[in-house]
Amino acid sequence: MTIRLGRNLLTLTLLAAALVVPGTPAAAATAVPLTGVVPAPVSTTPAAGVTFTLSPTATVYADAAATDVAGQLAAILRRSTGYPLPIVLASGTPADGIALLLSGAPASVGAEGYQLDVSTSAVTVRANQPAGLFNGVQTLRQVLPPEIEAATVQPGPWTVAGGRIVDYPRFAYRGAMLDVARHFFGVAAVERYIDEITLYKVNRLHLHLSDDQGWRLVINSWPNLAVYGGSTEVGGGPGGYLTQDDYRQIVAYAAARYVTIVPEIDMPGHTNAALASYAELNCDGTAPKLYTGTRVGFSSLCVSKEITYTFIDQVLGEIAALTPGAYLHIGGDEASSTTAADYSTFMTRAQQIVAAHGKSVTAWHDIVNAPAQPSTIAQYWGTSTTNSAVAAAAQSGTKLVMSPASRAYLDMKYTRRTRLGQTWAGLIEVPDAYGWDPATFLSGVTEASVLGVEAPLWTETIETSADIDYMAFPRLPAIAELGWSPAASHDWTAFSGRLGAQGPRWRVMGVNYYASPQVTWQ
Ligand code: NGO
Repeated sequence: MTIRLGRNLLTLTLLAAALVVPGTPAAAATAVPLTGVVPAPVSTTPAAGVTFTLSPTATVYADAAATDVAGQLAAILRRSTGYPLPIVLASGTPADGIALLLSGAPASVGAEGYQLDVSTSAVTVRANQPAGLFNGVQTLRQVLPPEIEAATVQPGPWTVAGGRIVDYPRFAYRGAMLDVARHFFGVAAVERYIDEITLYKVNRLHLHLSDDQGWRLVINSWPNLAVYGGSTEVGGGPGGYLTQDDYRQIVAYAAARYVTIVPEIDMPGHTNAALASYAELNCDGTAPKLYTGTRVGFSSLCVSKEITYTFIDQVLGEIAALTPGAYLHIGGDEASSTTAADYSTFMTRAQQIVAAHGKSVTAWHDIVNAPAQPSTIAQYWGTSTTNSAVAAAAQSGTKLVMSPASRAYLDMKYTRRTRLGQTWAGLIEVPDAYGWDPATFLSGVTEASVLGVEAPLWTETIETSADIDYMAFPRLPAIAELGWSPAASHDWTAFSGRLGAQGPRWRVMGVNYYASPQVTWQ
């Protein structure tokens, strides 16, 4: 039995389809093999000779709890196909069209996995949770022709190769980080990045919201932080900041795509913008000037002053109230102008403050030099495969997110000739970004201690969304595959073939990627 959604929704749908402006005709779309997906699925079983073709009168069937995901899929498909693709509530397995169902998926795919079945007559995505359907939809986009991503109507045909994919993630934490402090990026740029990372099933976006060069989120109890501390950036540009409504909008946009925002306020170092905004936060009571250079390690909150803890309590309290995710990131890196004893004192209190606001702590791995609370996650950003302090912390129960700078830092140059980026952690070509295992990278650390991976993008040299794209693509999909795909599927030759097939998609979408000569691009 099927139930039509309200007449208004259907009318709107048809209207939207009628308004689509035909673009320049592209070459006829071609069938894509089911085996080309990034990140590699757990299992793919092609059905020889079976092809599904989306018809102009097709319906998108969805369980009641899946209509949001169905709406997202239909919005993408309507733009490029020009088909109305009405969304219809379905309570059973439909015989035609596309169906997103919260029943019939194997229990083994968990909360984020899915099963995709493609027959001659229907495409069916089944999952246990809407997040799994969302991930299944990302796979479906990749097995449709690249022109499906176009913003204007294309000729098709809209074919999908037959078969079955059963898929679920290796790691729970699959992250990207965007530094909006060194150069400011606003709501539109952050939402664009969320759209890009979710194509590859990334489920965490860590926002680096404060640093020496800028404070990027309004804190009502300390208003100068954003207004003054956010008024510049690296190189002396105008900077900027997110209002709390902007931040709420980003959180909601991310949540609708099953991405959790992890907000970071870096402390006690990397705090010049805060120290410049409020003289009383400085041990000597004098506010330093705003800073627009790229040195690190020179600033510190005043560990001995009680106002420091009032400050972080109020800042983290406001952010905790705005953030549904369980974790607040408190930085803790490169506190080179704080003594070791002060660092321990400060990080101990900061962790207690986060806990008092009902959240858990994430911090850069430097936090293993202070007593870490049992729930604290340490984010490894070293370049070495040995770090005895981190290994010891892991052995006593600290969980790790792996972001080794020599592999996962998207701000490192690809080659000496890369216009953007830095080199302090080395050059990172695509095989370097792909060629490691998060579970075995650090000696003395086992898979049980590793929650997953994160690809940080620091923005000292990054100023536009085109710059973000260029550094993230294709390395972000490489890190995303390390986070999602089974270790046994790890193979550079196979990966580079699948990655090369993403090129036409990025061209259609306007993603400014680095066409690495190490990859054979289609
Ligand atoms: C380091 C430093 C950041 C820089 C980044 C540049 C960490 C955790 N602290 O990573 O302040 O922006 O390198 O690559």
